[in-house]
Amino acid sequence: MRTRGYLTTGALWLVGMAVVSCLVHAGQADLSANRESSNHAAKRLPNIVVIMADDLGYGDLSCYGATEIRTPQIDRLASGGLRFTQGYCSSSTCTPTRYSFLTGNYAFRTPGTGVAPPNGPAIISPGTTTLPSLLRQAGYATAVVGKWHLGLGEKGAGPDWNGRLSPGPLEIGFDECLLLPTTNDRVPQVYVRNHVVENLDPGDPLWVGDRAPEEPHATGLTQRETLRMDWSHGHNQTIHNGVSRIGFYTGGMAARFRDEDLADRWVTESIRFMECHKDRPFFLFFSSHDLHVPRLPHERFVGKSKLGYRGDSILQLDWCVGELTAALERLGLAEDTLIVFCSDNGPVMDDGYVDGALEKLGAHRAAGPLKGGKYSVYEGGTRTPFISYWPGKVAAGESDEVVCTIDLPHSLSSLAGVPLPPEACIDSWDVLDALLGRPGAMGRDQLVQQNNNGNILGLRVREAEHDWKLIWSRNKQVYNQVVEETLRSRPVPEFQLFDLVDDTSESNNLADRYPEVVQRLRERLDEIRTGGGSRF
Ligand code: NG6
Ligand code: CA
Repeated sequence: MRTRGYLTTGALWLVGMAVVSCLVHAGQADLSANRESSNHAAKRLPNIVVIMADDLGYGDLSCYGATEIRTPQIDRLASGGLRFTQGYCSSSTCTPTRYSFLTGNYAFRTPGTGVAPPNGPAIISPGTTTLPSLLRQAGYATAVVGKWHLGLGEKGAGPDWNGRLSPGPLEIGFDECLLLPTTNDRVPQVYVRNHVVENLDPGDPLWVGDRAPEEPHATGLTQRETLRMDWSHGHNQTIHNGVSRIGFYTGGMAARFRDEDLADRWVTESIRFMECHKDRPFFLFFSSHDLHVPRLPHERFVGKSKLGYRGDSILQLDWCVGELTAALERLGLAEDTLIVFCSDNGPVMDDGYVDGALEKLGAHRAAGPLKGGKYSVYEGGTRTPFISYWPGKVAAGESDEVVCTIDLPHSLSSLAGVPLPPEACIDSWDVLDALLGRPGAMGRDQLVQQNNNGNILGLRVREAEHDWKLIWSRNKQVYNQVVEETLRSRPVPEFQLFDLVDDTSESNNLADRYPEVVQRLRERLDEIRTGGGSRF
């Protein structure tokens, strides 16, 4: 898939860009230098790169059993690192997973952590202890590049698109950022660099709202015949780049990007950041958007998979991973860098656009053998590809220990030697030994999984003979029982119990057979929900 010619010229250009951009961002570099000079020991700490895929399912990669698509770059991480068979994100949608990944707290504890709207304010308050704030204490340079979707601006106000976008990532521990503010099916299609919209012309202000503006305004409803990718549900408001979105916006024309260029831009920016900080430890959160709708990969990937735009987007994600790892190798940093590859929720086929994902699926099973997908608390919603890779430090192999993205604040701060304040990251476990594949290392023996707003919870509990999973659906509904079908909600009993030891696909509800186990797990779940934290 990767063309070497492109890489060679691309790489040279990227090096040039890196030098220029380090100067451009000298302000940040100065700040970082202060911390660096006061913390020489930090130089021996490894770099950390977390690559979080968007909507990538357990079965979407060839290293996780996919036969209809090849993902050689991610496979290389899996074969040279540790491939987890029970690696999780904490929620089956993006915002709550990302909230938990950064704060180490279960999202269901905090109302307002569901999928964030275009004008949503910052969900994580300034001053909160987060993964990047902990790593900063150890002297790390920290950056997030890619999808944010955790809100920007003050509570009650939201983002000031034409002014200073604060609070945001820089107020919770990141030194720098280049962001897609929410998701690309939500307006606006602009980059946020640090505190401002990049390339915004003050003479053409950006307006974002949830109601159509007064003046005539083309939408996916009024101009449906002009769209180059039709919508199937929602997504019929402002049109940009021939695709209608969620929400309305006007202006900011010079700042708008093309969907097809996101991945390239983020790879370029990430390599610049790594190049600038190659002499000190850095933490990069590479937050991909590739598989999320609208699926519009760069033209060079279109038609390259058998699976339509969704498959082509997987190839683009694989390319991104290859570029980041190649850059680390070129900089001589491969052996000084821990890479964690994960996803923010399970897979979905039709997520609001007519892009052929379902029709072109063939034999591909995006959630592998698991039931459900995005929006679901069945395993397919939160169990995803999860790989740790650190040449010479993480022994190559496979692990069936349970680890979760919510554990990264505790585990990675443990790697960096920074103790957690007692009130911080209250659900984040230190599973560093499991992540590094140390002999005898244990992952979690319990984990809570949640849907978007936390009104459906799953509790996984590993015991000697059993691998219990209790699902509590307060509204007696679940989403997307079979990910290959069109998304819908189905009735279920309030409590379901499965034993994943011999029922990975959660097909045999044992709640009636083991009422005492249901009772015991309900009590455990209540304790976790109402207690002050669940970390070890
Ligand atoms: C839903 C959107 C879906 C996607 C999701 C968030 C509709 C009908 N559906 O509300 O397309 O944007 O939110 O996805 O609007 S996530 O991966 O960021 O959580
Ligand atoms: Ca997602």
